[in-house]
Amino acid sequence: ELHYPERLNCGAELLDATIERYGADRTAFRDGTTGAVWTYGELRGHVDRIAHVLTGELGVVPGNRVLLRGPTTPWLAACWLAVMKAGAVAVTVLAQQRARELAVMCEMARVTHALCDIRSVDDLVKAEVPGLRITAYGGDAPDDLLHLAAGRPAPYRAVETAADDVALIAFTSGTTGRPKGCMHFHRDVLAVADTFSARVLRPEPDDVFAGSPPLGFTFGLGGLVIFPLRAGASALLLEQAGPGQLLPAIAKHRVSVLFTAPTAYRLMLDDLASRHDVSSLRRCVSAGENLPAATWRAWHERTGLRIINGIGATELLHIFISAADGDIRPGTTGVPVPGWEARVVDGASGLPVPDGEPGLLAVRGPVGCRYLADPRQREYVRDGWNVTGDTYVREPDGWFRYVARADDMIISAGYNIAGPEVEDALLGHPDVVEAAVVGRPDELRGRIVAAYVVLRDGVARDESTAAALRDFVKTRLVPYKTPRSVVFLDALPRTATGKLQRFRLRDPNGG
Ligand code: 3SK
Repeated sequence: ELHYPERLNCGAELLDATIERYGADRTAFRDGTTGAVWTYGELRGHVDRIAHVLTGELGVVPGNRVLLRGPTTPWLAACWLAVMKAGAVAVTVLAQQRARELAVMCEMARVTHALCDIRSVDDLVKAEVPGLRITAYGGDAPDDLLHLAAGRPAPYRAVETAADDVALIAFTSGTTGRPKGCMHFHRDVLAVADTFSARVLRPEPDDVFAGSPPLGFTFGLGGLVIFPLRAGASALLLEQAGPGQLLPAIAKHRVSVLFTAPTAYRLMLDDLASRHDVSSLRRCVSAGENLPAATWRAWHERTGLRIINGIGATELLHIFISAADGDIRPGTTGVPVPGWEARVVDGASGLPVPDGEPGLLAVRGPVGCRYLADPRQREYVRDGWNVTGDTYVREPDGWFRYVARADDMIISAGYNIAGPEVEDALLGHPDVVEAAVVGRPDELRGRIVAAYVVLRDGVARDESTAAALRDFVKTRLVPYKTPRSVVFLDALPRTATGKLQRFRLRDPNGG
């Protein structure tokens, strides 16, 4: 059980309390682009000065919603912490989101202020949000946030927010394209650090965190800001964090805790062959999508490292089911993170289904889904359980195995086929880099199993490769699961947070 005091400010906890515990001289952030290194003391200086500007010149009062936008840099992290300490509400968005999407999110979240990297400001200006006060950082203008901040005194005394005051509004990227704002409290921010991070990752102050998810995605905010700061550790922040940048960064900065998505692990396998030193890694976390067993095995074979597969959700802030590294079973997600409960329920009745049978995953724990004025709240939270929209099986020994997103089940000629199972089989083939399997409408069978595949460079995209892949799947799965159609693509359609958009493959004309 987690107990937090009634008055709690997560910014003060992550910064001031951590400094009290571990001292101000340890490294907090490294900027992978500029090479800048900030100690905790320096970070607090920047955060406190920005908080002074927020509540001074910019007139922010507790509860105001402040949009944060920019590439992953220590300055973006400092702005987030300043918003927390000022008792305002951070509205985190992705650097890739464009004017129209930003306008919708600003309206939904009633954003009054924005702190924006100068390089990302154009789209925000174009969004023409009525009354929005945009302050850029990282430029030369006299009213640049960092110039204003340089003239302010530190320290700043954090606002004494209630543990249940909203700290963060995070938008789901929406694999179907409709954003939902999820509200999270100050205590939620600490709860994800005190459950998944503290109990599964068990970080040490000497750990160096790094990864690919941006700070506008709660996977990244947790893994690159909240978890390292809660533990007195450091984070390497990379503006470009594709597989090609991650591997050299791991070697150069001796990264020990890595956060990224299944596809990146898969793509890094290729690059590893050119011998990057990954010996500093001790924890590899994969989330954002289910981790195929084939990827887990290949990474383990190549590096000796056992990837921690987790399922998380923006609605619940971070990861709630995973396995701890001593006991990981490839092909399963794991068990509820300590502090969380999970069960598998029938979609219609909401009642638990027997072990071994598929149903909808329902979880509850220290963080709950609170959509911002959205009727879908009623579908997501049923009887106090958060129903995530994933189809899972609970094995008799209590382990949870992912089957598919509820709408990724393919019913073909009366058979139920889980797209991800076929994807996993395809990914076992050495020529396959990425695979997505969906049900395509078919007069005879209702749906047919259709595979979309990204091949390794140099492999012929022809019928003989398609036939070889079909034969390969047949050796691994019951024949009715074999894709009837195999289409080769340069890349799979993904959201800005990297989630596969299967709906765009199911209906190529629809999006
Ligand atoms: O959306 C997800 O998949 C996710 C995974 C891990 C942590 C946080 C999130 C939102």
